[in-house]
Amino acid sequence: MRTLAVALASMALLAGCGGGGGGPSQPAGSIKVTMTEFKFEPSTISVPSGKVVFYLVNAGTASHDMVIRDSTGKRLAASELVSAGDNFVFTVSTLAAGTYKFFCDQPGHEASGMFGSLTIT
Ligand SMILES: [Cu+2]
Repeated sequence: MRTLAVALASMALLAGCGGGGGGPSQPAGSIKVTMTEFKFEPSTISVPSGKVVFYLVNAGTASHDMVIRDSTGKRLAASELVSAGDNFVFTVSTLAAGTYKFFCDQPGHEASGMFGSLTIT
């Protein structure tokens, strides 16, 4: 699945041009995830096991975050709350191979469609 991860990273780099906004710039090898009302883009992510670095970009007008949970609903990791126009580097190194869900835990956001699927291979 490494090819897909590289493709995602390349897309993220392309999409990153003309950004602006606050916070850190995108770390090499990270997966850019753009958050708006109310979705994550991309909403389907597949990466090899090991350390996963998400580069969260809030391109919306409300604060958002990213929480990862397993199929039983247990929360495994959560980013900080990212203000509108801000960025955050969210590193997760504890996920075993499997399928997870990520979502924004701000009130009503997940119900409005702000969630996605993360596959660790
Ligand atoms: Cu949100």
